[in-house]
Amino acid sequence: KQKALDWFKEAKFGMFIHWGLYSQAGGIWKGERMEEVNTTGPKVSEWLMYKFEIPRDEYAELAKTFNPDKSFAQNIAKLAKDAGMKYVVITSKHHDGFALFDSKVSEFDMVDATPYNEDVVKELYEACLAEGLAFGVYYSHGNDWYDGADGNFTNVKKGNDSLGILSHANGKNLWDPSPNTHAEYIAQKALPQVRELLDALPELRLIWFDGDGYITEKQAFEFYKTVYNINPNVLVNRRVGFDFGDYLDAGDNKIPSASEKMTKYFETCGTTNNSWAYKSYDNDWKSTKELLYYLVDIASKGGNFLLNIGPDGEGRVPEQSAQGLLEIGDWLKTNGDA
Ligand code: FUL
Repeated sequence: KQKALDWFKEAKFGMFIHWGLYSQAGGIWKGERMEEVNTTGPKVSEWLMYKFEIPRDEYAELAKTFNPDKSFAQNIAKLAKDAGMKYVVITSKHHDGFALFDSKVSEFDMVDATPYNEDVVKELYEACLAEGLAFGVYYSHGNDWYDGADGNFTNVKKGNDSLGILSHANGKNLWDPSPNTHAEYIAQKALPQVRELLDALPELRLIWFDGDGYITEKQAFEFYKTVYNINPNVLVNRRVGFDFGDYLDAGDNKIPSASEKMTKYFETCGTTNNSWAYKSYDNDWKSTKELLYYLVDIASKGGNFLLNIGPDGEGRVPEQSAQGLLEIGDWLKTNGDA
């Protein structure tokens, strides 16, 4: 895969997008903030369903009102371009199990379940290609609260690769699990959806897997092989599991120290506030100076910075984070080689 890595090594700076049904709630459920409930798990807003232990049918109701502005794809692609970013990675399916793309193996998707009725991943893919940006998708393969039963207990808690980062021990749906097994979910939803994405997006450049604590080594290999066989140009990140990835994502918001030995090319993904998806009351934005510091630090250590945005339910990017990105773009125009 050395050739497939060429563009990635050049890129240095990319846009991560956490966006889905949870974006409508912005971290608040029935008047309560995520911080006000006593359940376990991170307080990032894409964990809404988990944090509030929302039953699957009730959570699925959120799809009925998910009808973002039609200009979402164009706006986001333009913002990434103006920020000097070279690639875009969107949550095609996060842990809540909802697919932003047109899936034939699940009705819990953008086309079947929402009034929007269009494949918004495809729309963003086309808008990004038109701007000359490389396109990738995040896909939560291990963790699916909607269809993934109660997860797979055997591998949870084990750091299963060279970075040894522990997966969330408490990410399973124990409040209202689907009746199938986790292995059935892998065979009937996750692998088929990965194939659907690869087929629908021939110029796809990257699949950013997540939730590796819930899959076995054999399954991790199966995901890697599925991607390779359909399109060997598509890069796969570390979190596919068991060191099968083509590069190392260094952990959430984690910048390796200069002395840390990285066995493969690396990427750091980072937030602009304290949540990945839109959180209406989190105004703790990192300053442009701080973000630029991270970008330069990461690039000087020979890695990529995948900087996140969390658009709201309408698809609008919070003003402060958009502003920060544009200021980075201006800085890059004068000081970078963009
Ligand atoms: C984590 C996920 O659990 C978070 O929600 C987020 O997507 C982050 C980038 O990866 O493992």
